[in-house]
Amino acid sequence: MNNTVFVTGAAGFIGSAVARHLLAEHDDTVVNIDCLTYAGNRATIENELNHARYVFEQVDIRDRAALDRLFAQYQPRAIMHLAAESHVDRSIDGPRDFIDTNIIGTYNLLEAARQYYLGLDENDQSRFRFHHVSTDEVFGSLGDEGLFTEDSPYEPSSPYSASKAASDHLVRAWFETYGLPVVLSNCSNNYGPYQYPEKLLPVIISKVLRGEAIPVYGSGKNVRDWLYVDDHARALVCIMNTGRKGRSYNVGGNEERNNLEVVEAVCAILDELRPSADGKPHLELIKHVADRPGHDHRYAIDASRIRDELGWEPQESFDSGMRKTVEWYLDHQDWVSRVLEGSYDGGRLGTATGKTS
Ligand code: TDX
Repeated sequence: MNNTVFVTGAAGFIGSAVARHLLAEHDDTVVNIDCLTYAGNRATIENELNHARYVFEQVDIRDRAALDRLFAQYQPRAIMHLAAESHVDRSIDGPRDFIDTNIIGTYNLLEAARQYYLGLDENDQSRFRFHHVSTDEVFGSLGDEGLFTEDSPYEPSSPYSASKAASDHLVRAWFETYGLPVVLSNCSNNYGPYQYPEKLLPVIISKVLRGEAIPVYGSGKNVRDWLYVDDHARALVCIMNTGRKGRSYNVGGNEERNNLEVVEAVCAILDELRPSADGKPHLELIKHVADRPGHDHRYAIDASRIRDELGWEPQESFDSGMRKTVEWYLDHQDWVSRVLEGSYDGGRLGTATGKTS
C-alpha cells in the first residue's frame, strides 16, 4: 500500500481545495478522480497538474470497472469521496444526475473499495479509510433556535440533499455490514476561491460586476453557517487521518448569517474595491425573486465533536474569508469565463415549473 490518497471530485470546488492542502501540507500522492462535469473543470486544477505528487484520472465514479483498475494500480491508503452533483437548484430542475452520481456512484466506490480492502493484509487494512464528505442539508431545516449535531435526525428537503442522505446511509451500512473502515463528515455552506459561479457568493459578485440585479430568493432571511473552504479542507484531512472508524463529524464555521446579511457584506467590500460608476451602493441591485421550492429556513452546525476529539477549529472569520474570496474573484475573472464556457448563462435555476426528468 502506498502513501496515496484518492480524492474524487478534485476538479471541483471543495475537492480541489483538499488536493491543494494535501500537496502543500502533507506527503501523500494525490490521485484526482474526476469525470469533469460542468462543475469540475481543468481550469480549477491547472496549477497542480505539474506537481510531482499529483495524478489526474478522468474517470466517472459510475464506471465500476475503471474504479477497480484505479484501486489495483495505485493501492491507496485512503479515499476521500467528494465527487457529487451539489447544486440544490439544479436538483430541482433535474434530479436524475443526482441519483446516478451521488447514490449509484457512491455505491460503486464502496464496492470497489471493499473489493480492494478484502485483498489487503491486516496491517494495510488497519490503515485504510473511506471518507465520505457530505452536507448538513441531510438534516433538513432548523427553526430559529438549535444546532445540528451528529445525532440530528435525517430529514432532507431537496432531491440533492435526499441523494446525499442516501449516500451517507450506504456508507454507514458498508461499515456496519461489511466492516469497511469508513468516516463521514457533514459540513455547512462553503465559500472561497474556485466555487462554481451558480452558488450564492459568486452569483452576488458576478451580478454586481455586471451591474445586474442580485436575485435574493424569497425574504432573504434564510440562514446559513458560512465556512471558508480551506478551513474545511483542513478539517477533512484531519478527519481522514485521525477520525474514529464508523463515526461522523459535523464541520461548521460558527458564522451564521442570513442571505441578506451575506449580500450586504459582499456589496460593502465591492463598494470599496469596485465602486459603481454612478457612486450608488451596490446594495441597490438587490431584487427579491420567487422563493426556492422547499427552501430550508436555517442550517447551523454544532462542531464541538471535531473540536474536542480532533482539535480542529476554523481559522478564518466571516469578514476575513469574505474579503479574501471577493478579492480572489476580482483577480480571477478569466477563471470564471473559462469554467462557464456555455454551461451556465447566469440565469435563474430551480423554479420547479412542472417538467419532469
Ligand atoms: O441566486 C441565489 N439567490 C439566493 O437567494 C442563489 C444561488 C441562492 N440564494 C439563496 C438560497 C440559499 O438560502 O442563498 C442560500 C445559499 O444558496 P446556495 O449557494 O445555492 O447554497 P445552499 O442551497 O445553501 O447549498 C449549499 O450548501 C450546502 C451547497 O450548494 C450545497 O452543495 C451544500 O451541501
